[in-house]
Amino acid sequence: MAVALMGWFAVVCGAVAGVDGGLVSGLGKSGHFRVTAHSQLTPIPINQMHSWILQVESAAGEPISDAAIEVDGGMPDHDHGLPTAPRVTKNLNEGRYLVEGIRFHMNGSWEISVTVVTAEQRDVVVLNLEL
Ligand SMILES: [Cu+2]
Repeated sequence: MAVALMGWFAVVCGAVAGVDGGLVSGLGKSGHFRVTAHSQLTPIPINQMHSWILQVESAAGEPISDAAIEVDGGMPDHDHGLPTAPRVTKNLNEGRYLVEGIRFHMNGSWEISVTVVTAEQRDVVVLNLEL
């Protein structure tokens, strides 16, 4: 497992140099930050715990490495939240953050909101995910 995770890091780290599609990407409501999510597992399985790497950039594309990040979400159509409480467990530098504890328990339309706070700015990026 540890070896597999390390391998995934290596792939993602190589892939995110420059603009990369990732799983899903979005610009914050205030226009300050862009977040691109990369999933450890693709396609995303139902009911399986896994990790994401969030790549956080300024609107101009500069990596944001000193942010506090909170992840929340749910299914607006079903009026419920996430079945778990994912959190950032590691700052991987160069604007990349490891989020552990993500699990989706059903297919459908999910919304993941990523709150990005730096010393100067705060923004909420909503990522829409169809599973
Ligand atoms: Cu639901």
